[in-house]
Amino acid sequence: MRNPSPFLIVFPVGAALFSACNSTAKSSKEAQTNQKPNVVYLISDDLGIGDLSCYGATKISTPNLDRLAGQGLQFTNAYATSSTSTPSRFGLLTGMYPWRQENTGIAPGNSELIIDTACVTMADMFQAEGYATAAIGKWHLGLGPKGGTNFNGLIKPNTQDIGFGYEYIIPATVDRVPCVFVENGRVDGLDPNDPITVSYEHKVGDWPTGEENPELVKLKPSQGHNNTIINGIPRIGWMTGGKSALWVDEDIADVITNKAKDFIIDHKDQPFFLYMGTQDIHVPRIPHPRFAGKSGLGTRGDVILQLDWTVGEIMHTLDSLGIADNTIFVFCSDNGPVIDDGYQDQARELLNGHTPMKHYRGGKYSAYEAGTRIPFIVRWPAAIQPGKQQALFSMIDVYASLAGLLGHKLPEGVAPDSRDCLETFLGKDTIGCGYVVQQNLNNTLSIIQGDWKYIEPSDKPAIEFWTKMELGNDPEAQLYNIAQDPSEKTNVAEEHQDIVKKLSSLLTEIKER
Ligand code: NG6
Ligand code: CA
Repeated sequence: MRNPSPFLIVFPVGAALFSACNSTAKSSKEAQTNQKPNVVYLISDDLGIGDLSCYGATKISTPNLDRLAGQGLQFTNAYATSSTSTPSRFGLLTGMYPWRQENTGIAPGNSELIIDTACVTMADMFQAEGYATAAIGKWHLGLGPKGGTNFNGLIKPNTQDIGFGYEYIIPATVDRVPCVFVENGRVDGLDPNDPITVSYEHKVGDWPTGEENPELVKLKPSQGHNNTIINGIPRIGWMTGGKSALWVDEDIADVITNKAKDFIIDHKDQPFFLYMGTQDIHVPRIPHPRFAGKSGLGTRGDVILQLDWTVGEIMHTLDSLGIADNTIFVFCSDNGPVIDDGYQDQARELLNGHTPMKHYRGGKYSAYEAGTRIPFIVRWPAAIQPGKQQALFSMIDVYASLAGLLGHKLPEGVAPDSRDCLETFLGKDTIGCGYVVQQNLNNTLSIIQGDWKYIEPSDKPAIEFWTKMELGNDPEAQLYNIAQDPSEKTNVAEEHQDIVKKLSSLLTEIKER
């Protein structure tokens, strides 16, 4: 049974504290008084818990995110469901563990839409509550029907078939073709006389590839990434056509930030849900010239500054419209950090003592802590007391918690794995969500409860082939006391067989639900 929400009827608004600086701000503010809160959910890509100054980074400064954290609730024990992007985002938007469904691994750029249109997503829930909804930026959950996306003409189904009224998206990742934006089911700027062909199996067309023409690339691959060269960068997958629609890598942050701002401005007088995925800080890390060289940590650091700028722009937009108080602003990452993820961008050489993983073991792809332990910040000036939240929390629980906030009853079977942890989400309690389940690249599951973390036995490789990341796979069960041993140095499964038994049974029970 879901807990009844204390916010069912009246939404608190900090009206008295607000001083509007222009007439637009005043009228929007009035329109928003006593209205359901807006929700901005900004999910960054591959950002580590050690990458932000509010989480202790000293070699880089992220003032806007620090301000967001200072005005909101900063989680120190929050997790993504998965250590890669596609499953992590799938879990967030559906409230179902991605490992319950096949085809939720890292999606190619021409994957079908992997969320069933019959699924009631978090965006559907907001729409049913009268919200204007949008998906802007990195998507990576596929588009179109089974058999591969046709990027010419209207792509159906798209995000508008799963609850988003407006979409302006990067279909997959910035290192995957096609390198174009899709707006409401159509490739933005496509010339119909120059149709797009995409393949993840073989070369299409005659555009140069990294493999055949390495002399043409401006950013060399370190792993994979040697197919079609777009803007001097060799990508994963082959494409041809759509020349007029190709994005400019340096401008992506500006483009999606402007689209997000426009959506907020257009919907300032009604409740809205904006789901925004930044391409930062995924590879290829291509900062706009105004950020290039500014971090002193190479391009990986520069795109952290670019991400911080994006967050600042969204915050300023909310402030200037006078709607920041009534807006729940969630910021997080989709999975843990990685230093070299496929391009020779000198990320490792230029770290200069910076620690994206902090003291946690593993990173992106891994079952160890740095794989899924993420920065997670929730700001809602009208109802959240600023502070730190140390309770255990998982992104899987965002959906039911927000439904609980709105008093929206989720029918049986909808968001089946999402729990209403609203009180923890808002910092009203420190109880947390009891346990969290995480998934690594190979679908090896782990579960954390209290001080203990159990990783199920797995015959999959111990090390990820390309990045050499420790995956956390081991044929033996692993148990760590993450309160005493947060770096997971000592497997104590032998000494605590009772705890292994308890956690493995709980995990089995969750799997069989
Ligand atoms: C891997 C890519 C990596 C990245 C990842 C997906 C290679 C060698 N590596 O297969 O660069 O694209 O997929 O990242 O191709 S994610 O954050 O979107 O899950
Ligand atoms: Ca990612």
